[in-house]
Amino acid sequence: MSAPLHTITIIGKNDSRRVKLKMVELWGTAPQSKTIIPQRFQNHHRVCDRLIITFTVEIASFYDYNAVMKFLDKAKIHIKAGDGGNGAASFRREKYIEFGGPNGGDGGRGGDVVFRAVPNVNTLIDYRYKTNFVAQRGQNGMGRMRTGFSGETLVLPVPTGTVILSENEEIEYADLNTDGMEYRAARGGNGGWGNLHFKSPTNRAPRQANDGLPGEERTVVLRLKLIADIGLVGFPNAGKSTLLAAVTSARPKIANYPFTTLNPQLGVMYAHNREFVMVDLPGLIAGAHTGVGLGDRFLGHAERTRLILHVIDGTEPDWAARYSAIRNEMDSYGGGLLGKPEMIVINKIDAISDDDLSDRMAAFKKSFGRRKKPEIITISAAGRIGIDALIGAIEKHFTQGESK
Ligand SMILES: Nc1nc2c(ncn2[C@@H]2O[C@H](COP(=O)(O)OP(=O)(O)OP(=O)(O)O)[C@@H](O)[C@H]2O)c(=O)[nH]1
Ligand SMILES: [Mg+2]
Repeated sequence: MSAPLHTITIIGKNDSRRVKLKMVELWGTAPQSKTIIPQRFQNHHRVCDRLIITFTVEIASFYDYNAVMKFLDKAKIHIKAGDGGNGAASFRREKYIEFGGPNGGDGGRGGDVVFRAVPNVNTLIDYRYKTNFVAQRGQNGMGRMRTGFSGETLVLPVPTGTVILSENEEIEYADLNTDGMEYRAARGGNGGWGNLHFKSPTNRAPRQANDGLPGEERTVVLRLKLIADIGLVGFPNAGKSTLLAAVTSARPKIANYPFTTLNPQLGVMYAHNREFVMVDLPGLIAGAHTGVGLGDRFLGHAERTRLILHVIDGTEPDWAARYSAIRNEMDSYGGGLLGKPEMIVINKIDAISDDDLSDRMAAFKKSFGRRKKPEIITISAAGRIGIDALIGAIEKHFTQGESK
């Protein structure tokens, strides 16, 4: 695949920093500067005294960066709760009433910022373009003892499964893993006291009133970890998407080249009235944890699964090497992935001879030595061989696990 070209229009000076900023605006992030090659500055013209420059930017990699970014599973945003309204300093003024006394009301509380988990959304795309959120300010207090209105709570919807982290991603504030769950991420400031509050026997006409307190402010990172029961991992082209299509009604893109799947794909598998959500993850290759291929950024979506299906292309001669290469990547990623229950699925058995199958299987089993072997199931996802047995084994795995 040749590197995709993107045309970017910027207004103003011609320099690569601007190209980068524009990319951040368009895609939420910019690839490393090496990969941006502002090709010759194509044309420019003036509109209302502004110089409009069009660049063609080559994203020097083999996948379509834009397509990858359409599914957004991480966003950094800045939130600010509303400030409290100021207290009022005012005095009762009426005909025939002298020295009416203080009557300034308190300011209203500022609005909070709350994240709420909502179903039926599986990307954080809404937070790509808008990254700054401010809740309403409390109203100022008023004369005649009127308190200001409180600011409205700002509710930010996020997909169920979103984790809210500190800016450096080291502290986990909340894990919104069930529909409707909420997390109050910033509290509105209290309203200031009006001068009515400061009345005392020694000071019967206070002119003092407090300002409202500022609302809390912070930068948070939102990270989506899809919630699925079963995760499909393996090399590109192993047939993960074909398997997803064989056992669920999902229709992922299937093709005979690596990195066909650019984003996690979800499907629902039925087994005797039970439902299992399955997630097909983009393929991994050796070195994925260093960013090779699509990298391991999607492995986070396997963290919450309860069973990993490790799909191996049976037409490859050395299954053990393939298996351990992927296991190494899972190990480097961490997140408890290696400790998860797992099943090995040898795919494409329609394309190998029986002799090869048994030889390779024997060698593969031997490679485990004395270590406990996970269950190994042979299938042909495209030829629909062994699919029922696989579904049966998955169901058994879950029912056994639950009855223990
Ligand atoms: N012969 C045979 N070919 C298969 C089988 N399953 C998948 N394929 C072929 O293998 C190729 C890759 O299949 P995909 O399902 O796209 O593979 P994938 O693991 O999702 O690959 P990535 O999305 O790139 O990670 C396609 O050409 C499929 O038709 C099978 O059981 N037998
Ligand atoms: Mg795929």
